Amino acid sequence: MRKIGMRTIAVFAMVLILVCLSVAVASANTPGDVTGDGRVNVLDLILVGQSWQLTGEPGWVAADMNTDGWVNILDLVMVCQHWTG
Ligand SMILES: [Ca+2]
Repeated sequence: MRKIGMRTIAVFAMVLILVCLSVAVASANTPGDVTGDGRVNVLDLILVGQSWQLTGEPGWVAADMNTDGWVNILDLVMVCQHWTG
């Protein structure tokens, strides 16, 4: 089994911090832009995946793009339809 090095952990931590900062300054004006960074890419897919099949009040999390209270395939489709890369 391969060990995870400190460099890998540091890179992962940096990506996580950038995602969190993006969420903090979310503009929410771009459809499919879960992170609020103005782009629709793999980071938005990750956030939808992290909330997959969770339910709550409509729009309770950014991943609930269509604000129906359920993070599901419809939210994933919204991300894919507005993909900017
Ligand atoms: Ca939804």
